[in-house]
Order: sequence, then C-alpha cells, then structure tokens
Amino acid sequence: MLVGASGMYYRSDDGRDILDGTAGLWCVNAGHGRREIASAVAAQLQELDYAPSFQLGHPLAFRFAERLAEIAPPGLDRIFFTGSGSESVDTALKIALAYQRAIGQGTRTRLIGRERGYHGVGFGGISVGGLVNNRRAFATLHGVDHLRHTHDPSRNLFCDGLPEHGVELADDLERLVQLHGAETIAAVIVEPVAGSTGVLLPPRGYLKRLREIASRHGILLIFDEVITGFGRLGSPFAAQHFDVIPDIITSAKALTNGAIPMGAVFTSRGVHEGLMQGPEAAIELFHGYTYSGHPAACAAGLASLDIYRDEGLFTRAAELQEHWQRNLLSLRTAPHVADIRAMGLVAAIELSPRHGDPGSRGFEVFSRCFEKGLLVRANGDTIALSPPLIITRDEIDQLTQMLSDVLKVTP
Ligand code: PXG
Repeated sequence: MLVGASGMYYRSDDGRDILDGTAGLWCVNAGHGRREIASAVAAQLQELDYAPSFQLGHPLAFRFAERLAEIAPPGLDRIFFTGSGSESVDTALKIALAYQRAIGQGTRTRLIGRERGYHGVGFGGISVGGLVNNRRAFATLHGVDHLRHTHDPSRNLFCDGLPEHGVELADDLERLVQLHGAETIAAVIVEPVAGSTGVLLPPRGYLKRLREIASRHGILLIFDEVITGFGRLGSPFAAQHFDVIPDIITSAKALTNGAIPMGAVFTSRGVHEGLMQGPEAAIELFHGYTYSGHPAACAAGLASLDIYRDEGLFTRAAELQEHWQRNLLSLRTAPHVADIRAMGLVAAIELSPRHGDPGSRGFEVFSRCFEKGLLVRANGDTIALSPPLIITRDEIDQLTQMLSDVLKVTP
C-alpha cells in the first residue's frame, strides 16, 4: 500500500521510502507531489470547476491545446482532449475512420495493429492490441488485422542502441495491403517503442519504412505515444526522436504528470481539414466525452508543461541515456537475465521464466525490490523501468544496485 509520495519517492504504509523506478505507471515524469500542479488545480477548481465542451468552451482548453501544439511534431497541431489513454486510442481510431469516409474513402474501414501491441482496454484498443489475455475473454472488433511484432531475441539480444535487425518487418504492412486491398485499410497503429509488452525497441529504420508504406497506400499512421510522449526518450515525442511524423498521435499519462486523468489526440492539419467539411453549424465529428478538456485537467497539464520546460525534462532522458544504458546493461551477467533493452529513460530486464511457472520469478523480483525500497514493474517475467525524468545519476546507481542485489538472491 502506498500512502504518500514526494519527488523520486513513494511512502509505504509501514513508513518506508520507496524509490520510484516506474514514474507511478509510466506517468509521473516530473516526480511526485509537485506543488505547482496542486496549486494550479486548486485555483482552477475555485475559478471554474467544470465546463461542458459540447457547444461551449473555456479558455484554458484552448490555451492548453496551443501550448501542446508548440511542442508537437511539425504539423500535428490539432488537438482533441480525452480522459485517458484508452479513450485517446478509441478517439484516434474513430477519427481515422471518419476522416477516410469524409474524403470519399468510405471503403477504408479496416484497422491494423501489431502483435504484442498495447493500446489500453477500450474495445478499439483491445482489438488493435496484440495481447491475447486482453482479448480472449472479450469480443473484439471485426475487420482488424495485425502486423507481426518486432521482438527477435535470436538476432537482437543485449543491443546497445536500437536493434540492428528487423527493418523488413515493416513490409508486413505491404503484405496486408496485398491480402486485403489498400482501399479497405483506414489506419495502422503502433507504439513507437512498445511499453507494456516489455519495452520493445523498433529495429533501425523500421518506423521510417512503415511511414513510407502507409503513405504510399493512403493509410493513416497512428503513433500511440501514451508512454513515449512527454520526454521519455529524450524528445517531447518519439516522433521527433525517430524523425518520423505520423498523421495522428495519442497521448495521456505524463500529459498531466499523472496528477489528473486526461488524454490528448494530436492530428495533422490534413486530417483535421478533411473532417471539417459541411455547413458551419453542423457537427463534423460525432464524438466527445463529458470530461473532454476538463478545466482541472487542463490546469494540471499547463502546470506540467511549465515544469517540463523550465527543468529541461523533455531532453533530460537524452542527457542521462548513456549513464542509464551503461548501468542497466551491467546487469547482463546477473542470474536469470535473458535480455536487457534500454533507451532514453526506459528499460526492460527480461528474466528467463521458471520451468512450468511463468511470471513467478518476475513477481518475486518485484516483491523483493519493494521490500528493499525500490518500485519496479513486473510484466510477466520482464521487469520494466521508467523512472521520473528528474532522476539523478546517483539515484540511477542506487536503483541498479538494489536491482542487482535482488537478482542475486532471487531463485
Ligand atoms: N496506450 C499505451 C501505449 C499504453 O501504454 C494505454 C494506451 C491506455 O491508457 P489508459 O490511460 O487507458 O490506461 C496505455 C496504458 C503496464 C501498464 O503494466 C501500462 C499501461 C496501463 C496499465 C499498466 O505497463 N499503459
């Protein structure tokens, strides 16, 4: 049980400080307990607690959208607010379908995801997602297909930087075009770096090739940046880091430093203009949430953007990357370590599973780390790390040492 948080640390109910190796759940990029965010939210709730975003608006939503547009990749400056990452994903998929229809491409109803992708838990997200446990108990959308995932341990173990092998996996999109016909495909959605499924880094050149194939066939490219957005890789967005500009970006989590639930979908001018047809008074996109652009969330988001800018947090992961990678890769000789992947301020340590008991070793490492004073995330037998971007070099060393101690004693 967690009962408090400040800076890089959680406080457990038995009164211990726990170093936060996961930024909560990939979201508290500026660290915990930021007064600037708390006071902005408090002031906003007294000024204007709630305003509908249907037919009406309020200034903060527009100010926040303008500020987001300033840090967005070139051209992706049209913004739709949601309440979470899952809502952002469903919104992006719906925008893609509505856009294709609005420009006279109504046969494009197919959505393409990727195996091992995670896009939240809405029906759209689980349908394009590629995690069997998130799908098998539920009906998923029809007319969805998947690219193969890019994880190839036989060729890319312990790579120092992006995987060298696998650019050709982007050609899977071409294969699906040949199979279904481009005129049936609306959009393809991928995480630039897959987070929840074990921090899978894109093979060198993969995202660029995916962009080329999508453009050639009139397919919209959606980057799900719910985890990679807001500095995780050392740029505001992964799109800038990889120099690949999608048509739509989904975001949430660090959008408000995790303090208030909120998501945002960024679209290109082209997508926006395609949709904004018809008479002035007509509704162009029949979509929106009660809490779209919630004033308190906008206040938290604006305060977060100020902190990110003033403290240089959008580029801090790039400055720390070498130290981060060197430290984590030093764990390669620890017991049970099967692979390590690290870039920006995100990493995964993949452990070999216990015979006949997958996931138990990962969970034990998680529990032992917590006892020792370190919060990590265990996804099966993969230990994921994504600390707040305010982490110091010393704290990176401490985190690595604690993890190393735990790996040594975990059977
Ligand atoms: N897209 C991506 C890429 C995500 O990582 C979502 C969408 C959905 O966001 P919401 O706000 O609806 O949860 C996510 C969420 C984990 C873990 O264990 C990751 C997420 C959520 C819960 C657990 O890594 N990411």
